[in-house]
Amino acid sequence: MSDVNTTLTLDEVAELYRRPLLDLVFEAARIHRANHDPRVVQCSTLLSIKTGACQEDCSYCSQSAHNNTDVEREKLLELDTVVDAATEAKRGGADRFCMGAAWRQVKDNTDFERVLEMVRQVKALDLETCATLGMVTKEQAEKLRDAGLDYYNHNLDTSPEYYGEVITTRTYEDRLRTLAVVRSAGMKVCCGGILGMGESEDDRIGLIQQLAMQDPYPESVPINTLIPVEGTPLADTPSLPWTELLRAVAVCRILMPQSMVRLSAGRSGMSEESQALCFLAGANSIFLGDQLLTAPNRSKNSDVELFDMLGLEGINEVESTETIEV
Ligand code: SAM
Ligand code: DTB
Ligand code: SF4
Repeated sequence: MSDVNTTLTLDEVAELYRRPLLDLVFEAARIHRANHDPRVVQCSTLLSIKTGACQEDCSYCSQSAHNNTDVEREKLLELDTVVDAATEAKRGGADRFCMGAAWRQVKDNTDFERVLEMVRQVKALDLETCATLGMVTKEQAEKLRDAGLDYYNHNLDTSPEYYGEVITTRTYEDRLRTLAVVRSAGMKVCCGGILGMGESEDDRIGLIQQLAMQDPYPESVPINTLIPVEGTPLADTPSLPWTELLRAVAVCRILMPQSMVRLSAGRSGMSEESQALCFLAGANSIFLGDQLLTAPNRSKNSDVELFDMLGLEGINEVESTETIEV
């Protein structure tokens, strides 16, 4: 039976979100430990397979053609480049490889055929596969599934009320439609948002309500903190207090007990102490590797040290003498 509360109200989410912080963290940690091994953190590595010149006007994004940033545009990468990067990601300790394209939507052309082949070959490396390519049709989602795509990432980004302040070229309903298409094709859903875009606490609560009311709720929930990018409208947004991220992680864990809650973009700007509290409160996934899509990530080496310090597992580096079966 589904454990989704499809009548979850904003007041119910707000009641959790506004609890005394340590009571909230304690409850989230209890639920986390009842549903997951608290020492294991799943690691995904990202690669931007097509960069920049995106038609959408997402005001946080370095890759939007509407923003004037330093990001170098790059056409769809060659197959071998992607397979090499995935091989390297596996050696580096990731178990999932996520390919991101700065597309508004997938088009049925030779580029899409190449992406399907990327999925097949990355899957053959015995990695979990994830892609984020913008909006997809039912037929495209089915082709991705048949190629071996395990997860499709498509974020709601923020609350329905704040969404129009951030993006105007695509609606919340467009996003929900793509999520429904991905789900009905039988792929797992990776769906989350960004905090720290100048939204209110009510907007953060509204985003979590939207995520938790999906039936079934997403298997992966990436919680990004805005990486302010020069040349985007959000470049000067004041940074988010660490307690807000911690509250959001804890409430996601309580309302989506089985999901992997990913501490996603923005970890480089976080202290190790607040990351540790997020892991305690139920975050159990990260992006591993020195690079996100266009922005730098926390370095791989510092994450290895952090995991050692906290007694966490999940960075499964392949010894250089071992070969990866293809
Ligand atoms: N174009 C596709 C799309 O938007 O669905 C896929 C790539 S897009 C870069 C993937 C996600 O990265 C966005 O939905 C957003 O949540 C996150 N993201 C992009 N730029 C970010 C930034 N500067 N800070 C934090 N998260 C960001
Ligand atoms: C997600 O929620 N975060 C990732 C992934 N899904 C594709 C992307 C983060 C992007 C951070 C900014 C950049 O590297 O350009
Ligand atoms: Fe394009 Fe995705 Fe960036 Fe929006 S977030 S501008 S859709 S690449």
